[in-house]
Amino acid sequence: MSNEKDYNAVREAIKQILPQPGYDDGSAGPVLVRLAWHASGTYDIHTNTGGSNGATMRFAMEANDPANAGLEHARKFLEPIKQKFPWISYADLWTLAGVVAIEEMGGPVVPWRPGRKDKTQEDECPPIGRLPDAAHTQQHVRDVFYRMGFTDREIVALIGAHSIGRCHKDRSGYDGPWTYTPTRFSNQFFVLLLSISWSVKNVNGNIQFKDHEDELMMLPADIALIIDPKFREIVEIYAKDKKVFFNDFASAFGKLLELGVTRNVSDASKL
Ligand code: DDH
Repeated sequence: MSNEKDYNAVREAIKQILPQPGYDDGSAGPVLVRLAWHASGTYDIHTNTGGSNGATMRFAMEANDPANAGLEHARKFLEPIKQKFPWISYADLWTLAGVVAIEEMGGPVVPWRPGRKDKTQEDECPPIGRLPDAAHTQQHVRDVFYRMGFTDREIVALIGAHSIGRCHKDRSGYDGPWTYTPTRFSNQFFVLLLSISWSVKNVNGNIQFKDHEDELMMLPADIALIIDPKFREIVEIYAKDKKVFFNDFASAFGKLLELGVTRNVSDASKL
């Protein structure tokens, strides 16, 4: 049976694969965080289906959801670790990788517990279409995150993960990073949302937003956070106070990774 030391060894192995010269901005971190989020963000509180338990993105149906384009890179980065530690479930490995990546990129320590089990059948995948669509704004963002059981404050905190990483034309159709430091977890996403005068840019038919120099980008679903008065109030708090953002992000991301995860009592008592 796996013990605490084993998970620490997995954490160390994840740290080792974060530097990826030649890939994006030199780090696997952002795409690993996105894998953890997309594995979990299919949760539906009304039917208690979806979520990270099961790692069903291993199956073609979920892997080929256009929303998951590019996440094969994250799964490939992690495969050698799964081979080295075959006792860990994919569902635990993918979520733990997101947590370790956030911490290593300078973000907060996110609470994480093992105990997820991998599902074995493709027909156990959640329905396609549960993840948010970047072309839509506040109503859609609320619909998707309320379905997972999040509050407005948790929604804004979670989307602050766009302080890291970038959009890829060949994955989502959008293009560019949100911040000047895409491998550093920070509150810069909120600072820049408020401080830049964003203008519309059309990338092959996809509407996104650009700064004056056309170096940074925002999605329509990001700009919704400053258009909606209730969201905007929270953006202002996080732009001013990185500590408050880090605390809120850590608990919201920890909650995201637990959605739909059930453990039997004997497993839980060993944690
Ligand atoms: Fe996101 N995200 N995200 N996102 N996301 C993209 C990239 C990354 C939306 C759309 C996109 C969250 C919420 C939303 C990360 C983390 C999180 C891309 C670009 C799109 C599009 C993909 C590509 O081209 O490679 C939308 C819409 C929402 C929304 O909530 C309305 C949340 C909640 C998180 C989180 O982690 C908690 C990260 C990290 C990336 C960068 C990935 C990379 O490869 O770099």
